[in-house]
Amino acid sequence: MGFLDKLKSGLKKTRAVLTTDVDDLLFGAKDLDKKLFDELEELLIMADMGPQFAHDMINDVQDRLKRKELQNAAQIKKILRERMIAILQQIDKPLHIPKGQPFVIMAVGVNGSGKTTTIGKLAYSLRNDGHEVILVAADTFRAAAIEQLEIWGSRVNVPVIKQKMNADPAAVVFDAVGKIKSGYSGVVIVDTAGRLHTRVNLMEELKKVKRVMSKEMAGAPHETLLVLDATTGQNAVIQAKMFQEEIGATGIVLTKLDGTAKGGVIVRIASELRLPVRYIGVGEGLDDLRAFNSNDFVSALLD
Ligand SMILES: Nc1nc2c(ncn2[C@@H]2O[C@H](COP(=O)(O)OP(=O)(O)O)[C@@H](O)[C@H]2O)c(=O)[nH]1
Ligand SMILES: [Mg+2]
Repeated sequence: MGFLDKLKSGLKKTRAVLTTDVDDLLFGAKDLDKKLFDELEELLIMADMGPQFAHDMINDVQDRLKRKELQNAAQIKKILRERMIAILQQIDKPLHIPKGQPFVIMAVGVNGSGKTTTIGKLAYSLRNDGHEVILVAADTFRAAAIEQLEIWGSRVNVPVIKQKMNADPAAVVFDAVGKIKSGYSGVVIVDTAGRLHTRVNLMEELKKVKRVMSKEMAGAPHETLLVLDATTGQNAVIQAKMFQEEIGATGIVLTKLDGTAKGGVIVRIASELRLPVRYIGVGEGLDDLRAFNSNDFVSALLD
């Protein structure tokens, strides 16, 4: 299977709305009337593109209709594509990781969003690109979290720096950065905790981890990756704003796009957060993390 076909199959639930349902509506439509526009707006909202995008899209279509620029429903699909591309291009800034110098990535996000899995997949893909990789277990809250990272470490054959459960995450990171200073020049990916019911504590803990990193090593973390679960739709946007304000993310990973029809949430993330989406998760396997590319993404959803 080619790359685009794999992406299509990963995005199939959102695709079912944006291609199957939208095409049925548009190509079956006899009249360009209010009923058609209402149904289209509903489909866009179902895909979680957000009321704003849906509203703007419908307005645009109606304006063009008034100006007699629109002859048939099929042209509406082209407008949808153009509007999606225009928004998603703004957040299409792949993460460039240099070789031969340390590069620290800190992954943050709520429990269950897919941090540890993403780290495993990312480590695998970076190793395939010839990077050296070390993982750091700074989610010390549960023993299972450390074990999970170790399982990924052995699966993709990269070392994991860890301490005991309940160790101070900042101390784990301090130890890790110490190792980096003594001559390591690869990628370091730090896994962190995400328990949200102690929100203030969590944010303080993450800030401390970040502070320790940057104090011990200028420029670190080089990337603070916010991991968001696409299946949570609008909630992902709310969480993202919170992490953004408190921790200051520099990039996003949108996970579980394979499990949701709400993949359009990426449009909301783009317009409301304006943070680059670096990677997307389209499954639980090693190969299921993709660098985000706006053109491929829109093609996989609409073609
Ligand atoms: N289908 C699917 N499942 C995912 C994806 N990313 C993570 N998961 C699953 O989501 C669950 C939580 O992931 P985990 O990495 O433990 O989240 P964490 O608590 O943020 O570290 C696990 O069962 C993962 O296998 C993805 O892209 N697609
Ligand atoms: Mg985890």
